[in-house]
Amino acid sequence: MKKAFITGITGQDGSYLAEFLLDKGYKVYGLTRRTSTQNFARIQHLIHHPHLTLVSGDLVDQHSLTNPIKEIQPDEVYNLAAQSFVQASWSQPVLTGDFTAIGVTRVLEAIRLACPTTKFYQASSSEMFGKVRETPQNENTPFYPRSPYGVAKVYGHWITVNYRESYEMFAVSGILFNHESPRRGLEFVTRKIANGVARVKLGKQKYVELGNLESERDWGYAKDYVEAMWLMLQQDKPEDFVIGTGEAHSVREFLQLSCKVAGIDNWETAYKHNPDFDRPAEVDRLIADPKKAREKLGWKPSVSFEELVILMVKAELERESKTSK
Ligand code: NAP
Ligand code: G4F
Repeated sequence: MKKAFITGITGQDGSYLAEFLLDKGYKVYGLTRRTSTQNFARIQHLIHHPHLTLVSGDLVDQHSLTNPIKEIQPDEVYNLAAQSFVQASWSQPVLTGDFTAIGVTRVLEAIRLACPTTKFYQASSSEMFGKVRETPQNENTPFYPRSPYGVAKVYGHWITVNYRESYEMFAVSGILFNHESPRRGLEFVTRKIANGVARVKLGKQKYVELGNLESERDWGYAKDYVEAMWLMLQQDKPEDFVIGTGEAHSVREFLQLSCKVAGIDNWETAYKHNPDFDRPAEVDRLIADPKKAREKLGWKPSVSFEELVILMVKAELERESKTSK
């Protein structure tokens, strides 16, 4: 039975990856942080799975990474844990650097010292392209990050490449473009819009407050993206891959289509601009060139932009119609 160790298992991607690997017959170990109240909502349905074990630890605590990796001797380690919200990285830049950048080195050091044959996946991000140097972006596009989060992810990317080259470790970086789902955090724009328009439709709030509607993202469905992570670790050679749909849409389009799906005739009545959600430096347009992933991994997205909006808004209408507040 193969063993996988996932940091960030309580997050959107961690929960889908755990499901995916359990279905494949893996024994899954998930790193969780100690919190005063449990935040296992996304993995609640998996908690009693006989092949899932939760391990307490933190990306800022070296021993809590090295000890379980030494004991478990995992075949694969997926480092998904991070301070992942771009906006928060301006108010907490040092914490973001510690978790999202140096945290990667801590996981790599744990592997190097305790289980060097493990295959390692690093959750890199299209935010590293930031103020883009070329369009669309591929594995060779230079980075120009635009936030402390983006800068931290560039560090995480290069330290992964460096450990691969220095120690001949099987360490890969998946440069993933935005991927969403009903399990997305409420602070991210897609879930915020889907949830907001559902609440407007149900008369629970008047409008959704948003920042910049003009920025464009290459949005895909999170379930598709965790398969790409796994595929990268099944290759003979460790290589980095860009994962995205190859299509960009604006926040405005996401909002307009969400309103249509929710049955709101005039989208402008359901929205208000709030400058608090504008960013000090914006990433205007991201669009992936996923050719390498298609050719070498045989990976392609299964859910279109329209299907993603429909599934997210329907999930929120259902969720919100169950409560009165
Ligand atoms: P997410 O929902 O925000 O989940 C982040 C996870 O990291 C949570 O489980 C969180 O635990 C954990 N975590 C945060 N700080 C930690 C620490 N100090 N020690 C241990 N665990 C910690 O993020 P996601 O959307 O699933 O994304 C997964 C990864 O992919 C992240 O690294 C993100 O930066 C990257 N990424 C995401 C996207 C995307 O579009 N979703 C695109 C590219 C890259 P708690 O539950 O305890 O907070
Ligand atoms: O949904 P967002 O917060 O995602 P962002 O900044 O693109 O980052 C996400 O994707 C990255 C991959 O490229 C990941 F690495 C990262 O961890 C995260 O998952 O914002 C998307 C866009 C931005 O241009 C933002 O300015 O939406 C715009 N936006 C407009 N109004 C808003 C809002 N974003 C948020 N979160 N909230 C708003 O009210």
